[in-house]
Amino acid sequence: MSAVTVKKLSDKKVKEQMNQGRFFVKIALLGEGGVGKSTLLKAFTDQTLNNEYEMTLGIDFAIKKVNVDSQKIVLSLWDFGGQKQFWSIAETFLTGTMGIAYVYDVANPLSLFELNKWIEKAREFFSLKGQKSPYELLVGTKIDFENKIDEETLREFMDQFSLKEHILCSSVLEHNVEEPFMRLLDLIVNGRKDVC
Ligand SMILES: Nc1nc2c(ncn2[C@@H]2O[C@H](COP(=O)(O)OP(=O)(O)O)[C@@H](O)[C@H]2O)c(=O)[nH]1
Ligand SMILES: [Mg+2]
Repeated sequence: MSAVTVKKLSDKKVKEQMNQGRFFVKIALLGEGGVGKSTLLKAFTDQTLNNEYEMTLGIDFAIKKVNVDSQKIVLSLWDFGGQKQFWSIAETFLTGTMGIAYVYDVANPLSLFELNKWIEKAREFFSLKGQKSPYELLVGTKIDFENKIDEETLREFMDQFSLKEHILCSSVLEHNVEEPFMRLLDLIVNGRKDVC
């Protein structure tokens, strides 16, 4: 298992977070079926995912323990099935989510445009429940394939949904498979400092 570290975490901040009981961190991956969410989870956690969940509930679930300044954080990672009929189940599992990766496949532009439903639904869920909005990240997978989404289209999409960050990765090449989770974890623990 690879080590994940998050820099710039003061002892004071660690204590604050621990007092708030926030060291069990829940992160969700949302996006259409087939974009590579479960594969990314697997690449990040080095775990064999439990396919039973995938078949029965449309959910892949993984746990990874990471150390932040020698404090242990348990990350629970959730891949909600991409199929629309699973949304009612997925909603239940969004409770307590602190970070969301909206995932699309760079070789499939439709998978980017279809993300609007996931973004809108998730935001609606947190606003209706009066829960703190999770940190959000846009993740493009499968960059071992040709990227069919041009810069302008991507920029427009991100502007439309006020998404501030984007990470490209490939589970096959094992490129940037930790970054989406590390970045979300960093935001969850340290807050957003670098964006005006
Ligand atoms: N070429 C390539 N294929 C990938 C990559 N990630 C996932 N896949 C393939 O895409 C398909 C769907 O992946 P899966 O993780 O099940 O998607 P999910 O439905 O979003 O969870 C599988 O056949 C994977 O092997 C990647 O980075 N590159
Ligand atoms: Mg999956």
